[in-house]
Amino acid sequence: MFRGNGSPDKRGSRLAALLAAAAVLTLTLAGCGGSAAGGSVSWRLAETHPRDYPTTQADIWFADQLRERTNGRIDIEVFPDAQLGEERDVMEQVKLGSVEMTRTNANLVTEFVSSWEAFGIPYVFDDEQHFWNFLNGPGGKRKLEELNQAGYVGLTYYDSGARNFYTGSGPVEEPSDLHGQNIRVQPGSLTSEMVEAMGGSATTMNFSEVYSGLETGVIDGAENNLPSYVSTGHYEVADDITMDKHQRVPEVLMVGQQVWNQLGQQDKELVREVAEESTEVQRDLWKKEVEKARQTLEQEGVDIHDVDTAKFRAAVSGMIDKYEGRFGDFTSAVDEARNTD
Ligand code: GTR
Repeated sequence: MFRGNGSPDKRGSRLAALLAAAAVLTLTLAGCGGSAAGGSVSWRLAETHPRDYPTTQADIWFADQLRERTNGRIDIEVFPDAQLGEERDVMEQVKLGSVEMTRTNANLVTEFVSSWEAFGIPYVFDDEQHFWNFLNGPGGKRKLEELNQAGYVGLTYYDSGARNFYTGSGPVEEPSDLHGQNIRVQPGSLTSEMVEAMGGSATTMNFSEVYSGLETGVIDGAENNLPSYVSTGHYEVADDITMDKHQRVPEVLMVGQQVWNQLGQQDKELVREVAEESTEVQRDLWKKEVEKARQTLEQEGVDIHDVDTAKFRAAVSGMIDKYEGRFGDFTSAVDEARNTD
């Protein structure tokens, strides 16, 4: 029997087998990271907070829903506890496409999209209602679109309440109490300028380093919302918190643009829709977590100082005017959101 390179028939079937193998390979590659329209998607979502924190719970809800609604075709794995890196570094990776998604705080975005500094303007939102009117309205939508300039696609916002100062060396009842205090601020934000305008000094530090910074006295205080103050255990080493509510900075769920562009149109719509639904889940969890955090702090004997915020606002009025002028479109949208119900 002839055993050379095979008969023309055999060569034909080998060619068919090779083509089939190539097709399988293409589909498999598409599954690693992005997808052709309707192909499988396997993404990682980086989250700083622990598993039981409201943002992480909402990330997980989002991922579970997508998995369920696509029979596992869209498979997003959530990595809590900054397992994929510090928030700022993750932003870099999402831009490059080496991590597909993240939930980050708007203050961390400023380094990549400078117009996002606007979210850090102190006292720019009057209260929770005003904040959500803005985020759900045209102003909030425009901010998400601005992320495209830097290689991101913004999907939705999550609540992060109001940020407040906390210290370990006596309470801050008014801005002058910040004199001589070294306060940790998030990388890249307007917060350092705010702290300095109030009379303190500011040190930029990654979130995960704050506990030891407070414990060792490298910093005297920091600032955050109540759930973060509790989940990080910072109250153990800085047990006075001042409810000055200087900023309301949203959390944002985002995808790298290169990865996003590999999704088919229907998948893009589905991912957006589920992300928007996850906001409702997160807001609900958030409200409960704020209550729970207050109770924990009261039980632990932490002093919660409900202060007159007007004094804090007055100390940064120059800064507010400067940035409201610089970000005029943002400011007009914020004003409009004040007048909608
Ligand atoms: C939290 C926010 C985190 C992180 C942190 C910080 O409120 O949810 O993503 O930005 O603040 O202060 O670094």
